[in-house]
Amino acid sequence: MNEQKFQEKIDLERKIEPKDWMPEEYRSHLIRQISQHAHSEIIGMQPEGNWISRAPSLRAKMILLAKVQDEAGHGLYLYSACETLGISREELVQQLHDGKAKYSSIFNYPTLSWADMGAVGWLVDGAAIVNQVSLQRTSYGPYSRGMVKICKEESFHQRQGYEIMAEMAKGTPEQKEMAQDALNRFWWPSIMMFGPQDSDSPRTGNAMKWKIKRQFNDELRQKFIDQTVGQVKVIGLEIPDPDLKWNEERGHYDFGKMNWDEFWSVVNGNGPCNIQRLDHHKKAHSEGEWVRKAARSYSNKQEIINA
Ligand code: FAQ
Repeated sequence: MNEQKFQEKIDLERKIEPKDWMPEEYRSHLIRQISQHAHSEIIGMQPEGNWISRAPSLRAKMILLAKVQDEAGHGLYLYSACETLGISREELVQQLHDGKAKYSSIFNYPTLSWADMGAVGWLVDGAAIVNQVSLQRTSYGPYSRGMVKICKEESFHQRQGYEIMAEMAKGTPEQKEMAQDALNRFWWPSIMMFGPQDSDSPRTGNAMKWKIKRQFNDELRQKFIDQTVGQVKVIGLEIPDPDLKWNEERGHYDFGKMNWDEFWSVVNGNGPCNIQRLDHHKKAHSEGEWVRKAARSYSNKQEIINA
């Protein structure tokens, strides 16, 4: 009965709120997805944080700093949304450290040059926006509202990345080459970020039934590719895919085969930076223990004063 009412509510496009009845599978599916999303925002600070002290101008440094701080904020909104499902922040972080919770495959690739800051902002944030705009209509209220706020900031991130790429593409031949190299390295991992093809995506069935996901992985990937091709042409770079071609009949670009062996290898912990990313997070978490301790004792003291 509860289950039927729950599904009716979803079908009527009403949001599910933290105190509403929900099936355990819905709760655990959301904890998995939202926590992975939160971990991605936090781990995603590392490849860009790597370039803050090496930004080529004060302006570039200020913009990159602001962007990385935004990602921290996104992680915090998402952890808070996840906590409304009855799990603590400590448990979520522990799951990440134990390798039980994932984070986006894309953040296991290194950022080797300043042009990579362009590629990450433009392509990675660009892909994240396509996915997150769709998630604004997700059925769980706190997640949906978090997405609205996050998407506004992601648009700024996408533009700052595109600006870096555009500037480098019209710079010296060496700068243009760096921009093209960054595009070559980030293109395929960015389009695989949308997740496996629909025929190989075990979570999608329930996610669509419960309107957690509103569009299929392949649908979002195609949308991203279609919108990015024009942007690449404007700045005179080339997408590293010889099979990329407009298909009049489908009204979309056809594109080449993605390397799913590489994707699963990265997802399963064997990408170029998996160990480094997790070790860095563990170290920062352990070094930050004194801050959490101080915050806890302050809030305990406030409770005693207020009692
Ligand atoms: N990486 O059945 P599906 C950002 C896993 S935010 C790693 O299709 P689902 C902002 C998946 O978890 C980027 N694992 O799963 C930023 C599942 O494994 P599990 C993050 C992946 O959940 C920019 C298995 O494969 N965004 O970038 C990936 O229905 C710059 C089967 O897959 C989100 O998390 C992957 N790419 O669809 C920050 C958006 N793809 O858990 C800093 C929210 C799939 O059963 C700097 N999440 N897997 O063990 C989603 O929309 C979905 O969870 C998908 C995956 C689409 C990622």
